[in-house]
Amino acid sequence: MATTGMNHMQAKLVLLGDMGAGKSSLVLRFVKGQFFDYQESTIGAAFLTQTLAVNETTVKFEIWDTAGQERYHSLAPMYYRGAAAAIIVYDITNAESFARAKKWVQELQRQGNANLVMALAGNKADLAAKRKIETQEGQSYADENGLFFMETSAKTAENVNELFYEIARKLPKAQPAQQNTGMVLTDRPIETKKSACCN
Ligand SMILES: Nc1nc2c(ncn2[C@@H]2O[C@H](COP(=O)(O)OP(=O)(O)OP(=O)(O)O)[C@@H](O)[C@H]2O)c(=O)[nH]1
Ligand SMILES: [Mg+2]
Repeated sequence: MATTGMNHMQAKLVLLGDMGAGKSSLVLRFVKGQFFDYQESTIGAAFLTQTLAVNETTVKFEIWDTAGQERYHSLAPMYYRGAAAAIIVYDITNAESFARAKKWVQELQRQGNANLVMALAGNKADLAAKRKIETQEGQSYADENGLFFMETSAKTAENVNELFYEIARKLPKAQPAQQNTGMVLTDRPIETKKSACCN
């Protein structure tokens, strides 16, 4: 593949949703290709990065995986502030988690930026036998609120890469990463201290 004309961008992405919905599991599947049946509940938040190539652009996702436990709710603005994208996750077998997802959407609509790319993920799609929220219910809510919607499974990997690729495709094109030339540029003139020594 030719590297000429390749653009690089970075995008802060935040995951929000009820505890146990599968936020960490989705991130772990996407970043490391792993899944754990006994994934530990997140404390505070976790930070991971992953880079995707979409057409002529590489997108480096800077991912904040937040803790769903209610006692961490007040920390959330630190993580969604300045975010380019948000994934709101619920568990299709848990109606309460769907209600919680709607609350997050409302909070982001009130406080988030207007250009935020928002995705709704109905996770644990592999547990269809225990399903409480029909696909159409998630899809309709997403359509009404201008989010895009996918049912995912961190366990089987269904739609996990697709979710992040779709976000990458939807990001506005005007967020070039800072070119890292290895040079440090400064506004200040280089100090030319006259040394008293050595003449
Ligand atoms: N069957 C199934 N289980 C899943 C899936 N995703 C996550 N789990 C399980 O659900 C439990 C909770 O997953 P986590 O990824 O820790 O959920 P979380 O949203 O990060 O939870 P908090 O960190 O507490 O907010 C774990 O036992 C996972 O193994 C999935 O797609 N299918
Ligand atoms: Mg977690």
